[in-house]
Amino acid sequence: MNFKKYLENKKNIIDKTLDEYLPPEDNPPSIINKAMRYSVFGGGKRIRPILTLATAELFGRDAESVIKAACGVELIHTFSLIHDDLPCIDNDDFRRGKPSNHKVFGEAIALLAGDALLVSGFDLIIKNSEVKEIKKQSILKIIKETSFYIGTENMLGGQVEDISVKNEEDVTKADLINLYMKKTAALICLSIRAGAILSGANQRQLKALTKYGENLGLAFQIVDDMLDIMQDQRDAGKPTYANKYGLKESKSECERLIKEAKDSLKIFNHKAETLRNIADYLLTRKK
Ligand code: GRG
Repeated sequence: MNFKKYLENKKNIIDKTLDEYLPPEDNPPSIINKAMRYSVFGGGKRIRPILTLATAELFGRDAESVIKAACGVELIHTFSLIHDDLPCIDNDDFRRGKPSNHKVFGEAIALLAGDALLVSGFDLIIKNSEVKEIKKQSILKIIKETSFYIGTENMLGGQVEDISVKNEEDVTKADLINLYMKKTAALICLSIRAGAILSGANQRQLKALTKYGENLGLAFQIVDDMLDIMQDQRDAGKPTYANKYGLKESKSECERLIKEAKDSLKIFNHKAETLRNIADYLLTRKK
């Protein structure tokens, strides 16, 4: 199967699982179910759950055996986007070219839809324990990792730093990298580690995959900043890597990070081909 087909195929499995899991729109209270579905099926690339599935496959596991945990992380990602767009945080009217959740459903419902998706994310991860070959202990470990990677030391803390930074001049390169590691790379690491832990990875393998996730996550956020500039959606007031260092330097930094990410997969030889393809794809993506 070529890589484009691989992504499409995985996206379909993810969409189907999410659709089966989420309550139908007309289930009461209908408004919250509509709001959750609006953002979950709003055109996301599904890169985080795809990473979970590809990591499990690296260990010879079937994608189906980790699909619920993979989709749980996607629900948590969707929650973070809805809250990120709220007027009290980034105040963005659009997400993926469509009106953001609060623009359609109002702030109160958007806030609650985000909360509901966070809770549902944990619930769906726990539901992965129903798969026969999955050890219950590994689900407990992932629940603990999820709380860590989205908590105040990581995603949430990164978001706090993001909204606290006022002046581009006050931010050093190290500050930005530290912020991106928390705000973006943490959830990407979680997706990869979840696939690895559920597949029984050892410490050496987990370490290599975490390094891959960190470098991939950093490159992913810098590409995101570059796309904002290239697609004229730049927030001039916001200190980002691409705003501060320009497109040329950002591009070469991303190439370096992607090379490092792929280098850390050496111990898996040809078995990590899909993870290498994902790294190359993230470097050249257009959305
Ligand atoms: C309470 C745990 C908690 C978090 C709330 C709002 C928030 C704190 C964190 C948001 C962090 C955030 C939005 C980071 C940006 C990461 C990023 C590059 C998102 C875009 O990801 P894509 O391109 O999105 O994968 P798609 O549209 O493909 O789903």
